[in-house]
Amino acid sequence: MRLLSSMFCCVALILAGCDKGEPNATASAGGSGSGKSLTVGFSQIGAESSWRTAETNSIRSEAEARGIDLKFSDAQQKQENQIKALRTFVSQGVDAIVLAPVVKTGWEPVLREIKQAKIPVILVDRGVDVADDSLYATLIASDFVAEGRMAGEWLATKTNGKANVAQLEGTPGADPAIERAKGFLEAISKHPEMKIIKSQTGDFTRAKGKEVMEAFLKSPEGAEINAVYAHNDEMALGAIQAIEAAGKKPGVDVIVVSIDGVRDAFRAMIDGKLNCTVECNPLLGPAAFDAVAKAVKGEALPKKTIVQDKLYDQTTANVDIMTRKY
Ligand code: GYE
Repeated sequence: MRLLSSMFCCVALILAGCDKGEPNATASAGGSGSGKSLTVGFSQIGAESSWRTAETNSIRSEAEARGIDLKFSDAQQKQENQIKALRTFVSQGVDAIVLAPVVKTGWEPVLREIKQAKIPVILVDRGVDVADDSLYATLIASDFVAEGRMAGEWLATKTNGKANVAQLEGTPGADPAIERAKGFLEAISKHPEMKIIKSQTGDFTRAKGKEVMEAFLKSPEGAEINAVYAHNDEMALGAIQAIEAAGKKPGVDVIVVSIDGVRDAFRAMIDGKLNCTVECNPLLGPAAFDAVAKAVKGEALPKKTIVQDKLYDQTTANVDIMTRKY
């Protein structure tokens, strides 16, 4: 019963948006129960988007608030750098590891080494593909399929089920890139006159989003594109620049939908250039360290905690922007 209620607390915190950032009683004791403060390694993907910077800040500030010694490593979007960092954390004897995995596959060997060293792994924001799910303690992330579906359904309503879509994909092999494509396709497949006519990765960055959209618009099918679906806001904002440079009106001639809900996306919605964004909450610090505190004590954790997302469009963007935290 106690276990159930503590699980509920964790989920409820996430549902509330993880925006408290206040250390709780368990956490201020360091979470180890031995009085000694914890050392936690955090392997971050990189700094490709303002979403990720917000996540990094949330994890750093939460560690500080709880008196946790955080060893931070930025992998510059490379899995090999993450694997190196994880091995370093093992040799340093950290109490727990927080991992935001850049891609889904290829983690098994290093996760086995970590398990052998009896170090719990908390996955944040992206999932992994492993046959043995005891290789990690828990995953705290959004439902990316649902996000893609929400964006697709919104676009279907907006365009009366008729659109030639250009898709800007996230990093190849990344959980959100795979699942956001899946959810969107599922939604638009119900509308025979909605088609993805161009699709390419923009690596979740603004610069690449712009570059790829420029190429799309110059391609033989360029003139037919009347909607853009970007797997994150950053690429959508780059695409908006490319659409304007081509003499078209983003948000009007070309409908633009994306995912994340960062402040710049709300600014673009207020300017009428972005049509909608599905929020994906990056403020995972409090939930991540609640999970760390439990894992180091050997307490059970749910295998997955889903962060709740919500769609925002231009109608209330000028009010919504005032309470945005990232
Ligand atoms: O949407 C994107 C970032 O993993 C959910 O990664 C995250 C995604 C996020 O670069 O902006």
